[in-house]
Amino acid sequence: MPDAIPPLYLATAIEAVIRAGEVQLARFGTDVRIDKKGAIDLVTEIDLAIEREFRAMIAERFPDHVVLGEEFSSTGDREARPPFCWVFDPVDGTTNYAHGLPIFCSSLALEIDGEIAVGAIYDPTRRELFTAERGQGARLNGQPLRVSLPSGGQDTLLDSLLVTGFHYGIHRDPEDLVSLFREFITKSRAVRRLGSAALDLCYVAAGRFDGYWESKIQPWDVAAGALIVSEAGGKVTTVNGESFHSRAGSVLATNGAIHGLMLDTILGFAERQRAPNRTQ
Ligand code: LIP
Repeated sequence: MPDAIPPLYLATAIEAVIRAGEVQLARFGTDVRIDKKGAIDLVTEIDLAIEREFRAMIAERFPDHVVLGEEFSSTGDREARPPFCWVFDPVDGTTNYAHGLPIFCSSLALEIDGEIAVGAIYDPTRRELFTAERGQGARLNGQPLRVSLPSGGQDTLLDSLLVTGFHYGIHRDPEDLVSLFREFITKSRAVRRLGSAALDLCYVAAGRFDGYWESKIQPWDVAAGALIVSEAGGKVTTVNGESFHSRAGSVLATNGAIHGLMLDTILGFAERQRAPNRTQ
């Protein structure tokens, strides 16, 4: 990771997510072609068109850079760690987009030598651009971002507003996910489920949520958002408290003050699930 990250990289990320937002908004609520990648896993022609356009832009401007994108990357690509890797979700919140629910965005991170260097997330319906550069802080529409502060009482779970998400395999095995959701509902002020990991993370960075957790999550859903939370003064690990990286498969992101409390709840729950004659 270079000491000074060339400003061109963040500028390129911002240009790409704003362009993605224009395409999303132009076709939002219209008769968009929708296909199924799985029983409840959708892809629209807009997801595909935006990623194709972005790949062409990177190939032209940075021929030696790699794109890891939700729609056209293979499983093998996910494991690779090229020197320059753009981690892109053309539409995060595709199910919402397909149903006409205005909670979606595009999310883009650049990883240099496997470390997230810049992140940009754009929600075109609210015209909210979240950005971060490693070591340079996080911003919303250019203004500095800060996670929620304990002074507001957000150092206890009972006074905290949390958010989570469920992966597309939930129909096969809902028990653990729903039971952990139940744990947090009975311990916190409230738990939301918005349907966009990238926006969930941005809202933790903005202090709108105090904590977010999700398992079986993809690199393109969380890479940019994780940097934005940590640069806004928050804490990001895996759901087991290990150091976070975009291929880790899970994320726990908080204002820092409630990180230990959320981790205790998750690890305590997992231990009880492992207990031979377990009770709820
Ligand atoms: C979605 C994530 C969300 C998760 C969904 C899905 P997509 O990404 O943002 O947090 O719960 O299962 O992975 O498919 O809209 O890009």
